Amino acid sequence: MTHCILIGAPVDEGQRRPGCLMGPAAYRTAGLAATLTALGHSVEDRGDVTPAPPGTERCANPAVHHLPETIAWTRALTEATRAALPHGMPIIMGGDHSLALGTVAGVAAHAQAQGRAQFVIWLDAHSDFHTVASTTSGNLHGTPMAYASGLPGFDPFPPFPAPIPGENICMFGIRSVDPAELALMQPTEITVNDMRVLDEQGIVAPLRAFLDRVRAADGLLHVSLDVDFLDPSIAPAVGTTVPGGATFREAHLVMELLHESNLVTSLDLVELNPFLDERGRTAKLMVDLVGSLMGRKVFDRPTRSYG
Ligand code: 6HN
Ligand code: MN
Ligand code: MN
Ligand code: MN
Repeated sequence: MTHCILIGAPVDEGQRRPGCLMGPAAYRTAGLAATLTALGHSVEDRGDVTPAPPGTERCANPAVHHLPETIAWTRALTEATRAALPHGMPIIMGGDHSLALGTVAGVAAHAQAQGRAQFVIWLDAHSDFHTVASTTSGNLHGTPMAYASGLPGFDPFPPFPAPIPGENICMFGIRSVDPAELALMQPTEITVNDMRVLDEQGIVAPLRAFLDRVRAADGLLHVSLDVDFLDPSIAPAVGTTVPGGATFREAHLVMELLHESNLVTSLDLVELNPFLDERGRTAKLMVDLVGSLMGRKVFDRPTRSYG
C-alpha cells in the first residue's frame, strides 16, 4: 500500500482561461482522498501550496505573460514535491500544466539525490516543448517538457536541477504540436507516441516497452496527466480541447498497466478547469482514473509478470 501525499497547486497563470485554480477543490469535492483510502492506501492532504510574492523577472519574448508568477510557482512546487518524495507518493492536484515546471524539477532533484534515474510519462494532446523564447501564445503551460530537458531559453527560471535525457521521456496521446516545438523536439531521443502510433499499435505494446526500460534502470517514474489527453467528448473541462483523444477505455487501460508495473512514484493531475465542466463529470473521471492507477480493478487476475 502507498502513502499518498495530496498537494494542491491552484495554478492559473500558465494559460488564459481562468478556472484551473479551482482544480484542487474539485478533486477534493470529487472524493480523491476517499477513493484512495477505499483502495487501502493512506492519504495525507498537505493543502494548497502558496508561492512567494512574484519577483520582477522579464524576458525578450513579448508574448509571454505571468512570467514572475510562474517562476514563483516553479520554486514553490519544486520544493513541495521534492520535500514530499521521501515520505510517499506526491499527487499534485492542478492547476494548469505550468505547474509541471516545478513538480518535474522537484522529482528530478530527488532522483539526483538518490542517485537514481528519473523517467517521465507525459499523457497529453500537446508536447509542451516550447521554450520561453519560442512560445507564440505566450502561455507557459506549453513549456515544461523543454525545461525538464534542459533546453536553453529559460534564463529567468532557476536552472533545472538534473535535466532528463530524452530516452527517459515518453509521450502518449500527442496530436497538437506547434512548428517551433517540433523543431526543438526533432533532435531529441524522446519517444513520441502520437495518436497515429496508438491507432496502429494500441496502448499496450508502446507503454510496456517504456515501462520495461524504467524497470531495467531501476528508475523513478513521474506521470503527468493532462485532461486533454482524453477525448473532449468524455472530458470537456479543459481550455485546450483537441478532437481525437484517448477513449475512456484506453485511458483506464493506461492507468491499469501503470498500476501493474508498480513503478509510478509521483503524479500530476493538470489542466482541469472546473468552470468548464458539466456537473463534475471531468473531475469525477480524473478521480476514477487515479483509482485505476492506484489499483482498482474488477477481478484480480494473473497479469504478465513484472519480475
Ligand atoms: N498544455 N502549443 C500550444 C501553446 O500555446 O503553446 C498549446 C499548449 C497546451 C499546453 O497542454 O498544457
Ligand atoms: Mn499539457
Ligand atoms: Mn494539453
Ligand atoms: Mn503555441
